[in-house]
Amino acid sequence: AHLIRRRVPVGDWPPEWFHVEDNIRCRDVLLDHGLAPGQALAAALERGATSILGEIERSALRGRGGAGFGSDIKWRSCRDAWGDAHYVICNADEGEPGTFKDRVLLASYFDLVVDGMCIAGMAIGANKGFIYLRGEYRYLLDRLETRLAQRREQGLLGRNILGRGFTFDIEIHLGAGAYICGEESALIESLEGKPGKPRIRPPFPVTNGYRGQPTTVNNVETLALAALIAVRGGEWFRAIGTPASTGTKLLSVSGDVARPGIYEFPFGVSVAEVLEAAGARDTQAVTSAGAAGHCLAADEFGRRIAFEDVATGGSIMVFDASRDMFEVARNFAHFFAHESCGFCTPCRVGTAVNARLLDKLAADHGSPYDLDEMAKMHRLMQGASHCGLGNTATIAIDDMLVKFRPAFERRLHSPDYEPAFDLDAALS
Ligand code: L3W
Ligand code: SF4
Repeated sequence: AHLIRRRVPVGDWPPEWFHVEDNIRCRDVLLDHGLAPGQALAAALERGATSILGEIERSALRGRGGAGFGSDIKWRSCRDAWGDAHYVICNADEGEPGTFKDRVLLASYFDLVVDGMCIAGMAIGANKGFIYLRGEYRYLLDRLETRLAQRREQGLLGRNILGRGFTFDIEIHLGAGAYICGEESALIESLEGKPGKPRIRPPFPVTNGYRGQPTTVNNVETLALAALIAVRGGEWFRAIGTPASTGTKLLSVSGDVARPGIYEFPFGVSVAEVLEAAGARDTQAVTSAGAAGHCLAADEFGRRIAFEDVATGGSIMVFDASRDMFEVARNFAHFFAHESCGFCTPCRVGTAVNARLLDKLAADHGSPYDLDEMAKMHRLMQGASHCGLGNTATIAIDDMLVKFRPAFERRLHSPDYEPAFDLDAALS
């Protein structure tokens, strides 16, 4: 009942750039913030670095990329780490299938994101920031560069910002279309001019990031929210959402809904409320974090979007009863087989095996053994993969195998198959 459904002004950006603007729905927290460019930065400079870190801590802001790590811990660890220079990286490599909220923030709310980067720089003691922009968002590059240049002229970026003696500048680095470069350590490798292969963590970027120096990597939305917190304070933010997941979350809602688009909800909203707002009908499944998170069946739609329940980076894909969940799983498996960086064997081989098993089932050559193999592969990859891609690549597929079993069993060639051993007993 508390949802406000209305359009958000798109500013002076050419409307032909956007496919979703007409469908933006929101509450008036982030998407309707009403701040002038630089206003949040000015408020932060007024407060000072220590006070800003205090407000971020009070807000209990958690990272919006999916993992939900505490922003105050990240910023404080980075500030306290020894280094020749500190860096801020805005992770704009928005590659999760079904995610397009950061694109809208960059296109229509760019000043808030830049303010957030400058504020992060001030808080951790950095003078340099990078925006790692998804390769597919190249069409935004000129506009973003132009805006950064304007901000330098306006005293909102570069040397002696707003005459307060603080220097911070931003460089935009364009990715080349690899999903793995959204993983922060692969992103840093790519930024350094190397192939995007994830590093071993720890050490985390807060101590050993860009060029081995202390670096904070934050999602676009996290930085925009930090800017709002600098103006309105941590208590204001903390009053929204749930105690463990404060504030609002931008959701990219796509698939079988009447009104796809970007929605801003307070954390704690139920999946059913999101579906209702987007005009979903006859929904059989929702993937909660793009291809890399859990797949919920209809009896779970009462669950809440929050780190303590359904954690999400914001990608909500909706599948109605007409969809074949076997084909959805096959599509996801091919996506991960394509995007695995190939560095470690469990993921390189596991993603390929999964895709081939599903192809085999699709070609009517499958057996129950193949379904067992996929379940086994899920457990193996979750435990043995080197980075988050391999750890999460089979979560949705495994959920579909369990929750939409008939869609897979329909494809079985040898339904009489009996497994040779009890996998659960063998693994326990
Ligand atoms: C200092 C420690 N920092 C952890 C930091 C770490 C990172 C953050 C989260 O992302 C998510 C997954 C999917 N000292 C620290 C520390 N950190 N311990 O906290 O770290 P972590 O390892 O929990 O997660 P992660 O591997 O960085 C995994 C999501 O990413 N994902 C896809 C996301 C796609 C998008 C998009 O398209 N925009 O975000 C795929 O796996 O949800 O939860 O900064 O350094 N002791
Ligand atoms: Fe590369 Fe996959 Fe291993 Fe990550 S888990 S390092 S993406 S092969």
